[in-house]
Amino acid sequence: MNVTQKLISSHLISGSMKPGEEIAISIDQTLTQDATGVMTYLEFEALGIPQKRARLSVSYIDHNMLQSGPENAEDQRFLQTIASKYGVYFSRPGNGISHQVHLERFARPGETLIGSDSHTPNAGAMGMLAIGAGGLSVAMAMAGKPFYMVMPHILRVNLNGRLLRWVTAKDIILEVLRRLTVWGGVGKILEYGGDGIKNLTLTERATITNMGVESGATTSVFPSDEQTRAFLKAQQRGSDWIPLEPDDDASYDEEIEIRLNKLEPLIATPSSPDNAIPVREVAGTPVNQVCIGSCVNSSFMDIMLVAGIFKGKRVHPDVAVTVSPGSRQTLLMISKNGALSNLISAGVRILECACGPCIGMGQAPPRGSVSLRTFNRNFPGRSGTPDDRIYLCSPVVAAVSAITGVITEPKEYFKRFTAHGLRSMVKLPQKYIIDDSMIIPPSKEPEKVTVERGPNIKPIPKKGALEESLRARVLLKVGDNVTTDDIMPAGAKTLPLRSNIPALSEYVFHRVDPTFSQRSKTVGSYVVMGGINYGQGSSREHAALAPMYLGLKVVLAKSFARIHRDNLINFGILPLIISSETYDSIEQDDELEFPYLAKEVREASELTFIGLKTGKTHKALHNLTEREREVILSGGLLNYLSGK
Ligand code: MIC
Ligand code: SF4
Repeated sequence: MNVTQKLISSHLISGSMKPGEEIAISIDQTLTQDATGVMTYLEFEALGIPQKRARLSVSYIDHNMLQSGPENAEDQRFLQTIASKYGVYFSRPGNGISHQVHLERFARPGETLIGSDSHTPNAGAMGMLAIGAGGLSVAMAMAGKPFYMVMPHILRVNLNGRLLRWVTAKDIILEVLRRLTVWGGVGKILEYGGDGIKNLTLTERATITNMGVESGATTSVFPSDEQTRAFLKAQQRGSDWIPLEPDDDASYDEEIEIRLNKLEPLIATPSSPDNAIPVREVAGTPVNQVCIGSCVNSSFMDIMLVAGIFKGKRVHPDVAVTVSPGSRQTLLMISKNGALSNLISAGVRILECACGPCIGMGQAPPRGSVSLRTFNRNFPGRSGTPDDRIYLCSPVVAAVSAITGVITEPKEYFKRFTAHGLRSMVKLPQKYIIDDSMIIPPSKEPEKVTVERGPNIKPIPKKGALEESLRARVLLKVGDNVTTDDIMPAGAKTLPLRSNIPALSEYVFHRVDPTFSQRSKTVGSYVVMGGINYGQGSSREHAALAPMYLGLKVVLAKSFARIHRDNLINFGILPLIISSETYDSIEQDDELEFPYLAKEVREASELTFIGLKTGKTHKALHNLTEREREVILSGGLLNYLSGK
């Protein structure tokens, strides 16, 4: 078996490991973050279970860190008290980004993890099966229920050879994305191997598994080996280590190879993470802003690399530079070893250990300017600036460009200035500073804990059972690769409303069509039509819940992103697959009729609907498993469970 098969088979509850078949796996660990967490814990509460049943559950605060009104602080109080009551560890604001802290303190080889954040596969670096999911799926896993998924294809990515000095793990994942595109990983798990992996440290591997999400992959996984052991030992968790390698005769559904010594620094141009090209092709472009951090590139190694490059230098006067360390552990380490003072002396703005600019919580760049970021997503408008021009690159490219003021190829830079050995410039510690005082264990007397709920927390809206027949308007027709940032924008204005769906729903599709929410109120039931990879990006179930609250019944698309499709089903919205011809023949504002909606979901795999303007009959596929059909017919997972 390969590593993925070993992880799945040791957790398999039902189904068989044949690609395309639905399987259920048991879950050892769960994580949530605050922007998806409030809904997740409300959903968990609705399941009526006295304590969490997963082996370990952790609630992080890292997204919603700006308090421009009382909402965020009140939501955080809710999250802290409900964690204490139900047996969940609580990582306080300031302790760091969920994925980075989880890797440092909790991830364990051989285990499974479900997180209510799409970048949960960050922990795949640890030799664990770590999957992002909607909050309701995470609530179920906390309750000890299995996680359902279609058995993915396993794509082995062979990394052979050694990286050149100025090339980093970020360039490896940008190369993977260049080849796979933002939908080439859908239905797949990327398993890394080859002789090049032994030289990649654990956090470099996490950069790769983290951003593998951008290919649409279910997750990515590395074996657990000496690098894993060394990291765990330095985190004083040596006893959590187990070896986990593929068998010699392991087979894979597909294989690709990347020759590491042939790689050069890459950069993803606006506005998609798969737009990766060599840095040299855009070298010389003036830069206004450089943001270093986010869960993909904020480890101790990343920040030390950057601090080394800034040592004795100044940021360019035309560039605003921010650094957000991924965890308090990293911040403590760099404050003790002096690296922090290199950054401060260079003129870098130090932000707190949180998602920050990555989710539009501050640092929206000026219109028409170029912002260079070490992040994983540059979806249009995500930074908070309309028509933004965000480029994604490695911390090395970001740091040298911050100094020169233009996009800079590191090879050229290091020729002109110093000739540091880059990766070898960073000495990884034998022992990280361990201080878990910002991780609060759950109460030993849960019955005495009162959950504190602010007035911003509104009940979760519910849908009725699936209609026998439906008449609905195509309220919006969009193209390929529509993201959940398009459907339900995040950022400083909307994140405080994540626990208040009626208020949040005012912003559905706001960047695509500011009249959307208003128009939805005039039609009752509506349909949205999309192209390929509809709903790529985040795990936010709000991108299903809020449109559902406004009357969304069906999404017609050429294909769906995995997590968003699951979220639609969890909230009773029917995801239907249409052909390109059908897509082309239906326009926005057309009225559609589904005469046998529930009957066809119950009994068939094809659905019939009629375009009332043309009188034409169309067909769509639903691809629902037996369990998913039941959920849709009940009007969503919560209804389905309460009816059982
Ligand atoms: C993101 O990177 O898009 C987020 C914000 O972390 C989301 C979660 C959310 O919307 O709260 C994700 O990746 O799932
Ligand atoms: Fe936070 Fe950005 Fe990572 Fe999402 S991608 S978890 S917003 S740092």
